[in-house]
This record gives sequence, structure tokens and C-alpha cells, in this order.
Amino acid sequence: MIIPLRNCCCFVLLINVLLFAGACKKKSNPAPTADPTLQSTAPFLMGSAVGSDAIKGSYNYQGTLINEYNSVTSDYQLKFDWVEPQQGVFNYADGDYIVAFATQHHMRVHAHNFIWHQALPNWVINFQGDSLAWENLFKTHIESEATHYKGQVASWDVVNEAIRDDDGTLRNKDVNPGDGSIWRQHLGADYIARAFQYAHEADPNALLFYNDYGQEWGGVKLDSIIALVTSLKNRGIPISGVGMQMHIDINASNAGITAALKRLAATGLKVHISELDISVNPNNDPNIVFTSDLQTTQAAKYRFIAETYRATVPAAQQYGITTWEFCDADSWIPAFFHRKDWPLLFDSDYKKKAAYFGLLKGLKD
Ligand code: 9MR
Repeated sequence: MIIPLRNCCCFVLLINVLLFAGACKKKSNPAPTADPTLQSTAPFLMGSAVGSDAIKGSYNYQGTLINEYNSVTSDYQLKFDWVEPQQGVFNYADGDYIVAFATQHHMRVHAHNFIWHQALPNWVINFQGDSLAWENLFKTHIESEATHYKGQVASWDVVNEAIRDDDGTLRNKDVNPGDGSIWRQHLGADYIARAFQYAHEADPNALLFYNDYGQEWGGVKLDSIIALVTSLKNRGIPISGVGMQMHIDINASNAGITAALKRLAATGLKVHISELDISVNPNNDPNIVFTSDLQTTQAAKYRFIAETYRATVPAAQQYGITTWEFCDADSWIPAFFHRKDWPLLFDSDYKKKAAYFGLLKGLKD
């Protein structure tokens, strides 16, 4: 067959375009699909915890994240030990990477966190000083980090996990050295309010959250969290919302989840399901198999959470649902508990699980 010259040029051009597109494809993220996604289905923002190394390390990770989510929470890159490993020496490289990636892909950044009793550098753990010196290191850390990310992040978990599970009192290293808080020990009970004030002074536009787990248990833990955030709000402390982490398992009580969401909504504050994952192996069974029954039960729980969040929390208070990572291979649970588990929405090959479709149903039906 003879191809006329003009058509031949077009043909060569077409081949070149296709070759170029092929070459680009190797370097870019997987193309978004036309299927509904979490972000295209949810009436609020859908978030995931993310790690800077994970984003850098895998096109599948990047592609799934960009396609499915429109909000990210920093996994560990903005925690105290990562950001200020030595006093006055700040390491923002990994946090900056996450913020730049999220900004490039039009995602909200929820920053996690300023003040926690864990993830502390040794210089803080071993710090010797009077209450003024403690206040100074506490204030300097919050102000420096908040100022660095001013205008770049939408919100912060200001204080994380300050309340004890057993009696609802504030964690205090004086009282329970094992999992007590060095902050309460040196700064007094009102350190939480001051953390919010320092953050607000440095970045007045950022929304500020108190974040904790175990709220679905009810009891003293939930009572104390409700009392704490209500008191902060009533005192005019700049708190915008509460993070309900929801590291739960398939046996978590639906009634407990509903009751906690109702009580949080009644505070008038924004409610963020901030670290959702659903373990299927809470009893550490070493021989567990992820059967289709377990997959269905997990999917139903994800669905229930999304439905209940939509039905219970008024739209204006829905800060969104954030899963703690999205692919089973990146979950903290197997390493932390030394067990097999499959707590997230995508399997280790980034394939959508029944859990994903359960959540998707709960976001719309
Ligand atoms: O998933 C996080 C893991 O990568 C970190 O090593 C760890 C310590 O910084 O923290 C994990 O995230 C926790 C979060 O910050 C607070 N709630 C519980 C999360 C799971 O342990």
C-alpha cells in the first residue's frame, strides 16, 4: 500500500505521539479510572495517612492516593521527634515533601501533630529545667512548626491522646510512668489549652483539633474527652474539632460508634474520623486466614461507619473520614502487634478489597 506523503507525515506524527505517550506513561501515575472513587462519592473529604517514603517509593501508591483521596494526614513526618530531633534544629524536609505533593494534587493537608506523649526525641525526654524552661521548649516547638506550615496546611491535631483509657484522667508521667505524659508532668493540667493558643497565635487560619482513640468504647474515656473539648470551647480556646481515631476491629460495637458520634456532634465542633482502620485479627491468631466471611464482615463495618457518620454528624461538622494508610502492606498493625492482619481498603497489590466497596456503599446509599 502506498501512503500519500501528506498522510504519511500525519502517520509518522501519530506514531511519534503514541510513542511519546507510551514513554510518559511509564513515568507518570496510573491513569484515573472512570469508576466511582472514594473522593468522587463522598459528600465530604476522604483522607489517608501518608508517608513521604511511601509516596516516593511507588507509582501504584501515588496513583491510588491521587485517584481515591482528596485529603492527606502526615503519618510521622510532622511529629516532634522527626521535626525537632535536637533542640532548635528543625527538619522539615519530609513534611515539606508531603505538603508539596498534596498541593500539586489539590489535596487538603491535615497535619499530625504538635504534642503527644510519644514520638519524643531524647533531648525532650531527658530535659532538665524549671517550668519556665519547659514552657519555652513547648511553646517554641509549636510556634516554629505552625509558622513554617502557615497557609500550607488546613488543620492540625494539636494535642494527641492526652487522656487515659482506664480512668479518664490526663496522662501524667508522675502518676503512670509507662504511658504517662511528660507534658502534663511539667506543664500542669492546662497545657492542652495553651497548646491550642500557641498554635492559633502562629497560624490563625488553621483549624485545630484534639485527637484521640477509644471514643467508641464510651465510658470514662469518652466522657472525659467530651468534657475536655466542651470546656475548651466554652472558655474561648480556639478548638475547631475533635478527631475520633477509630483504630477498631470487626467486633467493635456499632452502638458504641453511634453513641460516640452523636455525642461528638452535639458539642458543635467538627468531627473528623481521623485514623480509621478495622483489624480482622484482634485475638492475634497466628493461623488466621482472611476468609471471605471475614472480608464480608469487615466490609459491613466500613459501610456502617460511613453511613452512621453521614446520618449522625451534621454536614457542616463533617471534617471527613481519613483511613490510616490505605493498603494493607502499609498498615502499622501487623508490625506493631506482630501478627497477620488486613485492616485497610486495598490489598498489598493495591487491589480494591470488599472493605473498599463496603465503604463506598456507605458513602452514598
Ligand atoms: O502509623 C504511625 C507509625 O508509622 C509511627 O511509627 C507511630 C509512631 O510515630 O505512630 C503511628 O501512628 C499513630 C498515630 O500517630 C496516633 N494514633 C495511633 C497511630 C498508630 O499507632
